Amino acid sequence: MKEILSDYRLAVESREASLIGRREVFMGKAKFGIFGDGKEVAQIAMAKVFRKGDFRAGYYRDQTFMFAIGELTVQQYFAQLYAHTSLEADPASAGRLMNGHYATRFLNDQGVFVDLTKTKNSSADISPTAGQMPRLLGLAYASKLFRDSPVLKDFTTLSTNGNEIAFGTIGNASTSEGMFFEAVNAAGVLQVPMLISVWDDDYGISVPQEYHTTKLSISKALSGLQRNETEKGFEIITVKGWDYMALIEAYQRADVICREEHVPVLFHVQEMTQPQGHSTSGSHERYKSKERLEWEVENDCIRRMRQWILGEGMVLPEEIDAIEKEGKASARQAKERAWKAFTNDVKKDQNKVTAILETAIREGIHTEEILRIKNDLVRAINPTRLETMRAARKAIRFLVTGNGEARTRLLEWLKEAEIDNFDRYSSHVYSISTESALNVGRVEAVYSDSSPLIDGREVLQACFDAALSRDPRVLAFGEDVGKIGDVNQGFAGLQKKHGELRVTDTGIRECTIVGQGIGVALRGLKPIAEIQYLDYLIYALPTLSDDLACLYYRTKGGQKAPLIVRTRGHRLEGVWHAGSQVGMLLSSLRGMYIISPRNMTQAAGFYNTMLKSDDPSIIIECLNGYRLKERLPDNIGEFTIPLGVPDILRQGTDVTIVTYGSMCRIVMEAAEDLEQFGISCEVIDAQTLLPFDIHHSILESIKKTNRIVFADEDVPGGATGFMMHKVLEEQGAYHYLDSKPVTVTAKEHRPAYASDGDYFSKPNEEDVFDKVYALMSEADPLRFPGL
Ligand SMILES: Cc1ncc(C[n+]2csc(CCOP(=O)(O)OP(=O)(O)O)c2C)c(N)n1
Ligand SMILES: [Mg+2]
Repeated sequence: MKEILSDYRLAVESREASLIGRREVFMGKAKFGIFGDGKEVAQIAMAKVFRKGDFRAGYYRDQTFMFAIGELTVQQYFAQLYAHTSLEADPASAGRLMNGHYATRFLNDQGVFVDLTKTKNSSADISPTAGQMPRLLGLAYASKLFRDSPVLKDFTTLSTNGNEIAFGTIGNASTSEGMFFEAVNAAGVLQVPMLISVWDDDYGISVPQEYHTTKLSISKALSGLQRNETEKGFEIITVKGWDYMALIEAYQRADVICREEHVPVLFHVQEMTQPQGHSTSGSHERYKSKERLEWEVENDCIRRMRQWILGEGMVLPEEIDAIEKEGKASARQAKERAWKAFTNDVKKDQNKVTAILETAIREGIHTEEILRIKNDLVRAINPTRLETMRAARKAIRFLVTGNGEARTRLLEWLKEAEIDNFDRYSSHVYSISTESALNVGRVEAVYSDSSPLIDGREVLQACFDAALSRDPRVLAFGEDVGKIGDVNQGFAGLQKKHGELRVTDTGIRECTIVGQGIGVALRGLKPIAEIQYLDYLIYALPTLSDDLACLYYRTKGGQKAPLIVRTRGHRLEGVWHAGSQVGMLLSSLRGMYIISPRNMTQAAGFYNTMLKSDDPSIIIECLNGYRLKERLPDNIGEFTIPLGVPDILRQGTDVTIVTYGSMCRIVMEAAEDLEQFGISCEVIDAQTLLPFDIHHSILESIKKTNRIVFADEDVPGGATGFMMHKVLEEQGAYHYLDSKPVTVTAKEHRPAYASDGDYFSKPNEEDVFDKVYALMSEADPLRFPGL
């Protein structure tokens, strides 16, 4: 009984936090709020079976669960609501995410995994509905690997024999998303311990169930997944969200099935409510009927739990009132502590700048303007950092002529604030641990007389074989990767050698292949997830962009997923097998490294580099390079290539041409032809687009040639636009240009089919020649008359 009452108290406290939270937003103390009211009781029941070592991938309604497992305090909950940019105050996101985005810290201060079997782990939430599902699949899949893969037995700080459940939560309406269906199907196929709870409150914001779900019920709609004596599948459980005892019993049942048998469970919690409506952006009276609103009051899970406790005669009404009072007071106090900590933090800078402005006023420079700026600053009701920063930046404009103490101190403050605000808002895009990919230096490829000349794909195969032999944490999966060793045979024979769990076929499901990789990497393994063609990466792009690329950033270094996405692109055939959408990747995947090697030896070097690092990456192999002959380095498993260091493929003096990937060969051919006409080209392979030429070697080349051409297979203004920004603006190469910068790209449309389609859609050797020649002709028409 004590436990029941303590659960009740927690439910009340959590509810109170939701109610207060909403008020805080309406008082202007926070920007936006979304709360877990109406879902408390089920979450407390789920928390009872959630053990150390388990993982959660959920969504914004899960505050009560996070309180119940002891991984979130009410004070931290409010700190996130206020956007308190301190890791201590908000360990999930350091104020970077809106409220309701939960995460625990998987890494210590050095960026190294803690003992994940001794902590209750929540992977970091994202807002896009169902976006947690691909990652959830991976978290569950890791348990299967740890249980079934003999080479992983010694990794006892990552798993206890795969006994860990991956708990998912999702709203009823979000089960309409493709990601949900894809992940659920894959979990049924893989038979992994994924326990997915659907919090069903009959609505998705204003839209009722009949618009979302066939048969008005996700468990009914998915009933064909139910396992039986002869077929594997899911266990499907339904239970009411207000029924405390039934929930506890059902979760215990689900726990055993999932944890022991590794059978996925769909746990459908029905008849939930949303007492305050969806979020602070609007009221639910606009779209719920009077009857529905009344029903929600009647069936509120806390109200019904109270009735049940009293009905069972556990305590007297006064006693339960006292418990409620205590729970509410506790929430209020936590809110007050959080607000005080937050405002104290912000006010420190406000006070500093105010004092400096007062000094400026005493110094008598632009007194009137500075006074106005100061008054605006001190009058701000709910202070934010931007007000202080704005005041300082506006004030410095008026102090430029002075040389007094105020100016010196304000400049100093601005400098410090820039560093602090970088840390608050812009740090941790890429790994800053010792395993950062940028710390992996160069180990030269070694060749001897006996180094064989073989197909490019065999170079990769040797690299992957060495990686799998070297590190038990390495594994690869994707469509056709297992039995045949991928469509280009980079993994040929390696499943046979290393086993089915290390080189593995998957269904056709790009989004959850990536999710599988994310989850597995979050749990300490080193997956290579293959997307068969770069063109099909678009199916996985939401998960790459919303989840993987920003994982490290949104947890401010609390979680990492060093996943390598292996894919192939650039030239081959037609609209969907020749993609080179590098600009799209550059725009959406900051936080990942994007590597575009020109041949398979370079690719192998980059795989070796990334396997040593804890950053996520995409490696785009050249589709047309698998059958080209390359020499196999003697140290195929060891040589590494540093990121962000271009290769100069050809020295020249008239014009610098920067390119990457399959275009390297075409540009080299053009450079040879241009040489015959007296034009000397310096050809540079950028090799990696993120990071891009970190030592500014392209600038050095331009200082010599004074002309620049960027060439690739992306659309006009795609990755060539990015490179131009990097070189002209960031590196400052515009100082040294004698001609306009030029790009050679594909046409604006996708490439047409067959050799002619390729020739007329993608940039070809003649295109490169003509553009470079025209550039030289413009500069020196006498030497290079127009063609
Ligand atoms: C991909 C995506 N589309 C739309 C939204 C906007 N949105 C946020 S919550 C929500 C409704 C979700 O309803 P449900 O899954 O039932 O969860 P509930 O809020 O009811 O618990 C929508 C449409 C979003 N966050 N992500
Ligand atoms: Mg809903």
